[in-house]
Amino acid sequence: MRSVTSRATSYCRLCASSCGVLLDIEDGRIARVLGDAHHPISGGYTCPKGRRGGDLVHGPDRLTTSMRRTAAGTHEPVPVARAVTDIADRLRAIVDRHGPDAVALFMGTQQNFAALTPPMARAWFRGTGSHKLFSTMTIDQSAKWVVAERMGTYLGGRQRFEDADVWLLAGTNPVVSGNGGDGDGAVVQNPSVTLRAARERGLRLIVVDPRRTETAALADIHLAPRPGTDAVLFAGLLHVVLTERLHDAGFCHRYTADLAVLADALAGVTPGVVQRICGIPADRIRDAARVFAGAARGMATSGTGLCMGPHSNLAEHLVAALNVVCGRYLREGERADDRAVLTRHQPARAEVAPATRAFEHGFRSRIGGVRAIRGELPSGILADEILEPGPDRVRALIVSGGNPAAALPDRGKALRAMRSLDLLVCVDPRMSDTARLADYVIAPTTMYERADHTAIMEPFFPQPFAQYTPAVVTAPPGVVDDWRFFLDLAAASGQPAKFAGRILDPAAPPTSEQMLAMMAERGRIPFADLVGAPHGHLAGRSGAVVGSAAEENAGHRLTLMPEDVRAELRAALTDRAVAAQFPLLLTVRRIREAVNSTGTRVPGLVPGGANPASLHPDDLAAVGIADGQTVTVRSASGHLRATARADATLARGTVSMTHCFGSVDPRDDVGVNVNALTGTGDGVQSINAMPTMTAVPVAVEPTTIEQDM
Ligand SMILES: Nc1nc2c(c(=O)[nH]1)N[C@H]1C(S)=C(S)[C@@H](COP(=O)(O)OP(=O)(O)OC[C@H]3O[C@@H](n4cnc5c(=O)[nH]c(N)nc54)[C@H](O)[C@@H]3O)O[C@H]1N2
Ligand SMILES: Nc1nc2c(c(=O)[nH]1)N[C@H]1C(S)=C(S)[C@@H](COP(=O)(O)OP(=O)(O)OC[C@H]3O[C@@H](n4cnc5c(=O)[nH]c(N)nc54)[C@H](O)[C@@H]3O)O[C@H]1N2
Ligand code: SF4
Ligand SMILES: [Mo]
Repeated sequence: MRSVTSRATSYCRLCASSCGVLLDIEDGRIARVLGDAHHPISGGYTCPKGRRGGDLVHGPDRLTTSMRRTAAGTHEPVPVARAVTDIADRLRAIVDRHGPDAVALFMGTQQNFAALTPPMARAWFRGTGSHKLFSTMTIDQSAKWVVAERMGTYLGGRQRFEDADVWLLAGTNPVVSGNGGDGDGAVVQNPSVTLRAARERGLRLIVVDPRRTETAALADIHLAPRPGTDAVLFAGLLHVVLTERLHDAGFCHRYTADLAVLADALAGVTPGVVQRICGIPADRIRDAARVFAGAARGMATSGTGLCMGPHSNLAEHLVAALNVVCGRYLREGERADDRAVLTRHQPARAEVAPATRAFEHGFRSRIGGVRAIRGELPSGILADEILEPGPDRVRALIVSGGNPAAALPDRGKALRAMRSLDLLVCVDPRMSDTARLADYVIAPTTMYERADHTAIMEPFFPQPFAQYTPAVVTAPPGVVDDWRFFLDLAAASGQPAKFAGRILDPAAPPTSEQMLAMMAERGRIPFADLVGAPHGHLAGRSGAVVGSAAEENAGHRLTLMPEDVRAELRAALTDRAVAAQFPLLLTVRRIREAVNSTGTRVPGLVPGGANPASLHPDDLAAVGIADGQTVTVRSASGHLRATARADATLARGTVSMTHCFGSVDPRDDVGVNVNALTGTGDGVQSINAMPTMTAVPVAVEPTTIEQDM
């Protein structure tokens, strides 16, 4: 029989890059994924996992029906409608007995790539009345929230990558991750081409990373600090900027409250002190500070290497302070950074929203008295919220597009927590670790089976852009759109579900297309125009930064060095955490072939299929370990076994691994999970309870035969 081939235009929804793709469809299946050369943002770029998008949709491990756990502990198919009513019944019983705070929602990375899922998951959650909301935001970037709460925010917008003459990337490797910072759209799409083009027009690139990453290889200046010492490094860069008077005095005078306090707190953090703590020569620190501050435009942005390390809140605070002190923000009259296309336009104002320290007032958890921040409890306490006795202990957990069993610190505790729940529901297209432990697994549509648009992703685009895609292949009959599961669950629980300002009628639910149109109705292009632009829609630039909205706002100032930040700086400067038994520092990094756990089980995708422990060849030689040998990596919190890999891009004294590998099923040969080495009590930050998840002290030794048995 001849196969029917057609070509569809869509975009990939595995990461924020949202690359435009062309799909060859044969007999209803995606046979090939190609980059869309006509895509105005990604320009034909795709990555190895994006090109395997067909395997993620049609692979043998794809769930085509929802599952329920049997008394024997195995999983059996269940119709989704039945699963929804069962789940609603069990939730009701839990709430009747223990109150709404016994129910929690965990929102994972992949829910963000389906525009309709986050608002509907939240709509269901709001109806429960629970305070127990968790997401990966408090795993990978809550330090940035803490900065905004303690420093305040300048509302005029940040300088852009496109016209910058310097850029500093710290603890982020956008050539691999497509990240590059916190949603500033700097180097998210087609990252190595974007960086090379910027270098060609004269941009100077500074990279701070203990590994000579794919991004660092393109840099003018690469600083490789001892992992976990970034806060001190940024204090030192600021020290140089302020003592050499390279700062933007006008911006500081107009928008900051306490520049003198900052300068005073940094007075002792000389390049010599930084050299001793970070292991970077003092003159290189001075050079980097002069190059950054001496340029006219461009920001310092930071990723997981800072946000997940020790002193993460302080490190992020000082990165932000460097940008403020150098005035790297858009001023009144400058063209505004207007990337809202489908979402509501907010005027950019040259004024400050002052620090509100909202984290001092949010819902208080019984775990360590930790408070909610931006309506979420920190994921670092999720396992304890489930395990520690208490009247409002979490007994039911709904997981949306996430895999907390693999992602949370302290793997053993995370698994114990998942196993001890009265009800665990996981919405996931495959049997992830979390799904394997779940009472119900709801099988959702996958990316090319659902209509979608880029409303949530627009801050990541380098210019105002939006794209719509229809569903381009038909979903298996047993699956349901993520948003529809949450709407049906709300209905079965007798809760109203509000979406885009209206209460939805579950008896006559809108289509996905109608929902997408409602979501975009406050945007600046008509939905029909979006639908009519298969390669996406460049919305054009518009508007300028305007002045203060009100007289009294003009007096608002940013706080650069509040007392608690100053105390954290003192602690970072005196931190001598090196324990003789753990002489190396484990750093965590992402790989091209997987997005967190997605991709780790696609056959042949990850080279070697595992998660090796990479060390500098000289470090391996020093302990007599050969490349390819099995080693045991130990930390204060646990140990794991991995294959040693010699990697000369690493700084001496560091070990590098990737997160979200491994399986609860010992028959799976998919590498090890790095969170066997992290602990929920290690280096915990005040405010957001963020434990150390990179720059973890470890030892590496050859695995002996007894250990292997
Ligand atoms: N020690 C250490 N630990 C880390 C990190 C680290 O650097 N160090 N990194 C951390 C980071 S940054 C993060 S974000 C977390 C990752 O934390 P999570 O976001 O919880 O993990 P993912 O593996 O991304 O989970 C996504 C799940 O969604 C599923 N999925 C894919 N497509 C769909 C879909 O269309 N619908 C639904 N419903 N599900 C879908 C996938 O199968 C997968 O199981 O891990 C963290 N863990
Ligand atoms: N291909 C791919 N892309 C992804 C993901 C993925 O898993 N794979 N995950 C997505 C997610 S959820 C996130 S949050 C983003 C993250 O995006 P990024 O933050 O860019 O993640 P990485 O590429 O791991 O870059 C982190 C860098 O920090 C360095 N590092 C580790 N410890 C330290 C330290 O103590 N100090 C400094 N200065 N650097 C350190 C590591 O060597 C690594 O190069 O990526 C997203 N994109
Ligand atoms: S996974 Fe790869 S192809 Fe897909 S959006 Fe991200 S970078 Fe692009
Ligand atoms: Mo993340």
